[in-house]
Amino acid sequence: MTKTALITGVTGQDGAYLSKLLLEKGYEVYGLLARRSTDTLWRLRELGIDADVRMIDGDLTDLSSLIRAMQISSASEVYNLGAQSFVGTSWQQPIVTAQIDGVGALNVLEAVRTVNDKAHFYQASTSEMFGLIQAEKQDETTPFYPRSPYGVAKLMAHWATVNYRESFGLHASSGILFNHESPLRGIEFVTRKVTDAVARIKLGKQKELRLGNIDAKRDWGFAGDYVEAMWLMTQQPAGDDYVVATGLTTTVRDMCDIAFGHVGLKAQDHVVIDPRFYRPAEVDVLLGNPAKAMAKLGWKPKTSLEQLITMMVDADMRRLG
Ligand code: GDR
Repeated sequence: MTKTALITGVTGQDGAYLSKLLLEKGYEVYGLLARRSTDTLWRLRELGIDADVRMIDGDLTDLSSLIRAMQISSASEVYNLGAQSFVGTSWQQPIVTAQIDGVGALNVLEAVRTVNDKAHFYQASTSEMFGLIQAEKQDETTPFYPRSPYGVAKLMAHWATVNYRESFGLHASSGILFNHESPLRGIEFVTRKVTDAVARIKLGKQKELRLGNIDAKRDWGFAGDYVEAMWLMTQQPAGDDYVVATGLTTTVRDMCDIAFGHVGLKAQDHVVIDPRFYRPAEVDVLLGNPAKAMAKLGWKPKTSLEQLITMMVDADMRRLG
């Protein structure tokens, strides 16, 4: 029998890669589509799957639309990837962020529980939940201390997932994913902001790149690798929580050096520090320990930061060139 999945956030970076993976595995893929006036389907188009994902109009803040989406799709797997996912914006729009990222996840859990409590549920949790907590490497036992309205909202969604597993026996998993990037990353996130600027500077369309805190350290992986971990979680006998990371951390500064170096430029000749891009509270270091995901899911990251960043620069050179 064909398996059926429902993905919220289907037009985002992870939604696009996960759709492709599931389509390749023979799934029928439904996506929850919040109608916007701007073009949101470009990622699915770039992967050549925009005609293959069946869209259902709906919104994470509207429980009735989620119940309808569960009924229309008859989904046996539900991936909640929809979010206001830019940490920086969450200080300007804390309430909307809480409604979409926190209450929105609870709405999806309620829709699953109401329509089909046998469906397997995946929640897109995040290393931003660790925030201020420094550990040698952050894992599933590390305490949480979020540093942004985004992190606070995501923590609610994470605990709601754990709670629905324990209260109602739902097959619910929380993937605590560290930063994951790709050529399909939105331009507001730092890796893509850098690779897009590197391509523009190389092509003579731009002179400088303005950044905030370049001493921040992140554990960056490839989104294409990380969606495999999501799928593996929903295939297990029971739901659980897993850290998904590379186990390596790099400063924004060193990531810039890789990007500029790839086209024969020097980052220090073009990067300008602009306090406008500093955040009211920063997460200084993220470094994850994916040992549990490796042991239990048989997952491992396949793409190095160098491969990832050069892939992104090459894609932006092609787009602009
Ligand atoms: P992050 O990603 O907040 O870690 O969350 P982002 O790429 O936005 O920032 C990473 C680090 O770079 C520093 N930085 C800048 N960031 C941006 N966006 N723009 C700048 O100009 C800039 N200069 C320095 C930031 O301060 C930060 O320290 C991402 C999102 O995808 C979340 O949704 C997800 O949950 C986490 O990753 C895991």
